[in-house]
Amino acid sequence: MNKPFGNIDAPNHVTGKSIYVDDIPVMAGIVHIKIFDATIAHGIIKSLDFTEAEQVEGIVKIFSYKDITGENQIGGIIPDEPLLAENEVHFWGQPILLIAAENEDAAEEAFHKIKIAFEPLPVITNPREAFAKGKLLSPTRKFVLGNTSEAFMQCKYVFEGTTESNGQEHLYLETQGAYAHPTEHNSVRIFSSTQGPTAVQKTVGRVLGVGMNQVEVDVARLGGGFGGKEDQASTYGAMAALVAFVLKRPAKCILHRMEDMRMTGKRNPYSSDFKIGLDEQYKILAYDATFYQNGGAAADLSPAILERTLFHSTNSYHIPNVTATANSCKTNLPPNTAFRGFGGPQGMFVIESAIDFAAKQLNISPTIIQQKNLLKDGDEFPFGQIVGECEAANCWNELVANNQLEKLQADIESFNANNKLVKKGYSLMPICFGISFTNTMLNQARSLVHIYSDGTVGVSTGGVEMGQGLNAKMMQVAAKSLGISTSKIKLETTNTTRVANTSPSAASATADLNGKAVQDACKQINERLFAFIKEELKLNDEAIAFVDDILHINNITTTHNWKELILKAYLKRTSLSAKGHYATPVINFDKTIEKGHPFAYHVYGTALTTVTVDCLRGIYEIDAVKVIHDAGASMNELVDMGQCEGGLVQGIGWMTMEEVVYNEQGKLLSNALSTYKIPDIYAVPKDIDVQFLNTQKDNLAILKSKAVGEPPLMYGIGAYFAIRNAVLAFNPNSNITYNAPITPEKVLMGLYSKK
Ligand code: MTE
Ligand code: LUZ
Ligand code: MOS
Repeated sequence: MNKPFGNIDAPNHVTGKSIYVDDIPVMAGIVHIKIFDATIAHGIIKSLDFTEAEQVEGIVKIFSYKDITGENQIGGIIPDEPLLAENEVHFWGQPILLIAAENEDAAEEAFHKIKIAFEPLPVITNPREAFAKGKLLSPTRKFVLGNTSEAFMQCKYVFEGTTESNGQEHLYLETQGAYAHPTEHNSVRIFSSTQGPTAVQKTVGRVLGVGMNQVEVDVARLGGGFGGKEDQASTYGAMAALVAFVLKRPAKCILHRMEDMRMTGKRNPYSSDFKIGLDEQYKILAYDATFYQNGGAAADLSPAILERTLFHSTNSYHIPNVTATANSCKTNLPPNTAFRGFGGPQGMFVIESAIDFAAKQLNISPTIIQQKNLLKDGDEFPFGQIVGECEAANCWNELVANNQLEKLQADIESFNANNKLVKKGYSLMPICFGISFTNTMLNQARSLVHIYSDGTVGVSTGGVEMGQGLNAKMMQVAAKSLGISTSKIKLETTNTTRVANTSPSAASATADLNGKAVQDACKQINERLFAFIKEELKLNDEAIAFVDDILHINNITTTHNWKELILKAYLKRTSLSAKGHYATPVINFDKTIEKGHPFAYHVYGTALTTVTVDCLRGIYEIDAVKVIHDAGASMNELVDMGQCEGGLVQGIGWMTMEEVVYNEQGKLLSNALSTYKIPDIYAVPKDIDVQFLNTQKDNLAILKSKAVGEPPLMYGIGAYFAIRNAVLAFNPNSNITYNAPITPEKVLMGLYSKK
């Protein structure tokens, strides 16, 4: 019946039929919004004159913060970010005015007629400098297990170092944007490209000064989010809604690619210190890490991202003594934000660097330290959760066995011995990623399931389809729960009037949370439907169920089918709709002691990356990435494979070629696709081989199919170390530091440097 299928939108995507915000047919009288933004990263607005600009033909109105009908505030976790700057600007690209025009040309012309003068203030772009000056976005956090200062004294080997990991531009294909129109009773409807429809709703309510019930947000799909639209889509939703609300006209705000790159925050760069201590057997006894997160000019999601850095600071390893300290530093960059992995990758890069550094000093392979310290059942994470159903060793061992690691090591050594100007390198990268929002409250979801009288089904959830295949999975869950074919099921848009108080589609938990809410709704409908059927067919204790649209009684097929019985149930006035709810059980976390059981479960995996470096030019190729990934009992292997491959390549991009560059004045230099390079078809590994570790263990994953959205990104960290190892094979005295991304430029410098 249900043939394997991947993303249900795929045929429409490739034939151009899928609708994104800018494709929605607009109402007559549409107003176009262009943002006038700061051309300085920090300063006082000395003067601002837009009278001439307002005279341009086609300009409807130019909005400043004074035109905001509610509160000029969009900060989600901490109220520290205005929608439109008032007297001071804190980052280059900060919105100051909204030009509302009949057409885009008029808006463009008016943009150039606005006169503004700034009094510059000191610009900070470096998180350590911000920390030294006491500029923090949120209080310092510290996770402690055991006692590191005592443990370091017991260590045979102790090593210290620093690392840097840079930001990452989300580069979703669909830029940020929203389309809003006024509705009756002083209300507004917004079509938004957001991962968080409720976040947009709440922000719009606040900015307009109206109740959430006056704000309807609708999301069909996103052309990618990757975390960049978890919080920051609210800005553009609020802008479109404000203009529509005040002018009583439909309004649209869609960012140009360069505006998007300039105005929006990115993955948080981190600067970190580590100290690692090992015993004679290379067991890690103690680990200290201090993280300086570059938060940008406002908190946005950075305090939550900071927390996840701590949760993943020991990656897939058991370390009995840990002190991990994290600071969210306020700088004059656009507020940095969620990006696939949400601080986890940044934390993992530091422990992997520490292990690599220790191995290099000890003149052994880092794989020895990695393997010896892998997590196992019963170990304690630094935040108190006890490891259970651990797959760390299973993934590692299967990968090593499948790929004959020892032979591969020998082959690489002999290749390097025989080639002077081309060197190969490899690395292993284990991962362990916690599934659940670290903020326990957010781990809830709802659904709304309608069965129409012809037997077709409409499913709404609070989850957003952003390319990750959520709708395919929701369709499968509903089909399985009801016992009908997927062809009877349609996934509706995500709409705040159908499903309220949604958590953002994030933390890789969307399918788990919303899928369980769909199961709950289907269960309620089944109860009523089966009661009706028993009465109708005069049954008593028989077990009844639908299988492939056919009614089964005591596991035996009947001549009754779904369509017929649904119509009969409706005619007998049975309710065929239900609202489902789910809240993850068990999880908890107490921030006052930084201990608890925050994650429903963990996802594990290991990647083996091999690379070849051209030692004349510094360029490199990723030869192969072999992965064993813990997908649980994957419910949709096509979708999950797509997530593994896409996440891996996105992680490789972050670690190797994607370089976000701001100058000292806080101006983004890598501001277009000509200066910011993401992996293209030529840069992806020549060979990607992902195998699922097939397990049927009982866990809180939907249908035991583990969350897959973010974890594979962290396999990409392996590429960094593989390339670095190839550089060291050419030049063992290289002074190459732990500073990602490892661009060809850095490789070239590393190849010809001296300690
Ligand atoms: N895959 C695609 N194609 N597009 C995206 O925007 N976002 C990633 C991941 N995979 C994303 C994606 C991120 S950051 C997250 S948190 C998850 O998908 C969110 O979806 P999930 O919770 O259903 O895994
Ligand atoms: N968003 C969030 C996330 O608010 N909390 C999280 O724990 C999280 N984790 C990953 C991605 N987004
Ligand atoms: Mo993903 S960073 O949780 O949107």
